Amino acid sequence: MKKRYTITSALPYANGPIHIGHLAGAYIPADIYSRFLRLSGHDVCFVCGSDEHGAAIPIRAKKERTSAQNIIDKYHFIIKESFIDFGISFDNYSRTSSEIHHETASEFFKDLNDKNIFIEQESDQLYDSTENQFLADRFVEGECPKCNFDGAYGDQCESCGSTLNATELINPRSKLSGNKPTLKKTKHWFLPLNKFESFLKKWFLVEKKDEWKTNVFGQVKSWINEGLKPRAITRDLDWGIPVPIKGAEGKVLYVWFDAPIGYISSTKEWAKRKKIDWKPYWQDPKTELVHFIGKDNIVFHCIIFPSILKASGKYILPTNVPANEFLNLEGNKISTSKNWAIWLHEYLEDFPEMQDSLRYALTTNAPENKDNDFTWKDFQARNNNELVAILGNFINRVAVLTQKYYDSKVPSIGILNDNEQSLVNEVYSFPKKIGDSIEKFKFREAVNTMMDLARLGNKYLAEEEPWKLIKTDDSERVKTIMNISLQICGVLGLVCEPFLPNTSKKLKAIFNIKDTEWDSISKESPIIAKNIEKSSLIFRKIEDQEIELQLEKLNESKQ
Ligand code: B3M
Ligand code: ZN
Repeated sequence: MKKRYTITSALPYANGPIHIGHLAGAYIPADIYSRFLRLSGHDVCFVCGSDEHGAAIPIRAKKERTSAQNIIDKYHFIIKESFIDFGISFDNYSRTSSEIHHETASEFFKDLNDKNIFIEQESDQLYDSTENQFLADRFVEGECPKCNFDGAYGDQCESCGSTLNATELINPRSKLSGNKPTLKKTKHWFLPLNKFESFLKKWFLVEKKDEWKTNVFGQVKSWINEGLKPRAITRDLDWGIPVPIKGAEGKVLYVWFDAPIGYISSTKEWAKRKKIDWKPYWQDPKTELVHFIGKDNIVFHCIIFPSILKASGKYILPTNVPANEFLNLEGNKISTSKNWAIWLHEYLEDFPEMQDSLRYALTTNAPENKDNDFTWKDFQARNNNELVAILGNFINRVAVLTQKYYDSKVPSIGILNDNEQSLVNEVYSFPKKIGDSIEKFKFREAVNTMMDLARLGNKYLAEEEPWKLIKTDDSERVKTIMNISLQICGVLGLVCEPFLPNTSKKLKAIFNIKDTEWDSISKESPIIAKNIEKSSLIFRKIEDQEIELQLEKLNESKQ
């Protein structure tokens, strides 16, 4: 049955370029999922955008001695470009500084305020008296009360993933002056999460218990069981969306209130362009809503945003939130401040046109269930031993032999022996197997299965040795062998698309593969045309020297 899907990837902060950790965590998996669903004929809206509010932006502006506006204008486009370069197939990539988003988030706030959902309350907040500023979120750092990591932000600890209130930090210090903050009274609007506890328990912990990934379920369960507290959703900041009601002058919405609503604004922008109604994508209970994020965003997507959606009364709740763990780099945590990262735009300068190699390495090594390590050596091995030696080798052999023996015409199939009959059946069982893994968010398993199909092709050629038979009386057999091999190339060209979109494009061009809906890829409907085109190598080997250079570059740039 065809369904409607709204798929989101975490909105990256427009305070810097993006690196491989971002790509592996929230973007490649979402892209594989979206591409697969589109290829399966579903109605898909895959959205994202730059997160341009919150303390992260003015902090970066201060560091670069420029304005917050300049920062978002600079990084929004760099980030957007990287996503295009790596084939992340968003239907819309928006930004939270857009008018449509300001409007949507303000409406949301006003609606919930009218419904008396919020608590309006004066409380003591951290204040930097030398800078005359309240220290919201990333403006303050200190020791996490949960895991004792000394570098937790005022709203969140990136080490253990807990969401925090700034006043809970142990030994807080201002990021502006380094001083110890004082306390000062100020009024804020709070979302009483405690009132959503029974809803969350029923929905998250009971009804959908078996659907969440274990890492997601575990984190949310312990969070709910610790007892939920009201959370301020406004801030004393001069950067953000003004709180749209009287008596809130000078205050803005908390970035984690407005950012998830950015998914909705982005959908609106897309729908407007397509001249269709956005509402079914967020309000029709038959729509599947899936949020792809990293583990540090779990609480926001599984507790806070669902509570906001629930309170509005009109919106659907997420079907799933397949959060990933973290990707480390050469044994250390990826860190922007320490410049321990592989930046996407820099990767492309050194490995032009090799987007699929990185996509492949990040998918086979995705931090699906536990933190994982990216190493340049492993990247080289994945590229050379798998993409080049297995997939590329098979494709190339089939293309070259077809040119050589049959002048690029696809030979007709003869009588299949028992072996070949089961081989053909097996080949056409791959799309279903791969699809099943993707539907379960098991992208590593899916991409490995795809590679198994190429392995199967290589094994078949190695066993049949058409290059020997062609010189013998058995040359008729070669036609069958090549026809089956070409069919395998056809299936590969189609099923590699979610993982390796550029490669798929090339394969489709070489073998004249007919676009076929995922479920309809079968031996009954031919997927390759009568002749093939001249091919060129689709992958290239990466030399040791290139890897050494990258390691040097990484270690030299470390701060
Ligand atoms: N910008 C946090 C982050 O990049 C945040 C995600 C928002 S998703 C609505 O980790
Ligand atoms: Zn912590």
